[in-house]
Amino acid sequence: MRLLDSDVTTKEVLGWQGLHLIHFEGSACSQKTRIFLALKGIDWQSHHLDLSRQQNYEPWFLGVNPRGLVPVLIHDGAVHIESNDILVYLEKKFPQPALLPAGQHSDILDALRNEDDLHLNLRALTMRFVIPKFLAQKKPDAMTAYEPSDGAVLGNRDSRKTVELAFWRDHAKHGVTDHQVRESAQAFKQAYGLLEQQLAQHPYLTGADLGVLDVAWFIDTERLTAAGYPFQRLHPKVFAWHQSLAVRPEFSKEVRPPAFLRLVTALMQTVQRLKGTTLEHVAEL
Ligand SMILES: N[C@@H](CCC(=O)N[C@@H](CS)C(=O)NCC(=O)O)C(=O)O
Repeated sequence: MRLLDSDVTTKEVLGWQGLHLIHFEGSACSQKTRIFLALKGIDWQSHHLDLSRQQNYEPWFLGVNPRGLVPVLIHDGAVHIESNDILVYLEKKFPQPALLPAGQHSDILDALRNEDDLHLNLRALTMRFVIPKFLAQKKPDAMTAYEPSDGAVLGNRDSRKTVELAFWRDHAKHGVTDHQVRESAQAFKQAYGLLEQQLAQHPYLTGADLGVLDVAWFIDTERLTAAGYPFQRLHPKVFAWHQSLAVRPEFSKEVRPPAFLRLVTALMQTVQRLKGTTLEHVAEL
């Protein structure tokens, strides 16, 4: 989605020439965009925004994306938000190598929407099984800055902020509940059931060749693997497809968590195994 110039109150970015990405190392949607740029061989300028320090709620960034979410692409002063929309935009501007087959445009856009619809489910499972609450929790003063900000998206008051605030308030109150875990995991189980059928027909989710759907779903699969989702048992073709992509440098380079987080996740999951509260257990997968 390209924002209107009037939505953007941090006016300096409207003067940025070339291709700029505002992103966070560990953000799934940022990783998706970086992989796509790498596969296209496009040069871009990096602007790192630290979500762990809640820089996304600072006025400078809310003036770029009123939703307070990364990634944001700025191309010759035009501001684009929403990772899947960014991929589709990049495909249009940089058609080679082709990653979105022309003949399947509308099916692929639908499939990308389905993937994006599960983003809060992915976040819930991440916040329960990959990143412990003490690391992910928002500082109350950061939330206080975010809440009254009234930036417009396409000229209108944006309802996305309400969804974001509700997620993080619930998270602060009680973390991610067992109910959320079950719902989220079952939603993914259903989605991956369909992907498994597609991979029985062709080697990639986009068809005969690697494409945009592979990039989008790779990120979910990588994160869910880290959360302990049993791909090998439930969706063996998805498991093999993910493994074959994970060794490609364009993919592997973008998704490796820092050593500190890997250690913390491992410790947290060891405790969960001892208590019988792993993803497999809680979601009854
Ligand atoms: N639908 C959006 C989702 C963007 C999103 O939720 N980004 C996350 C990182 S993956 C974020 O910025 N979270 C803000 C936070 O953690 O407060 C997209 O695909 O770009």
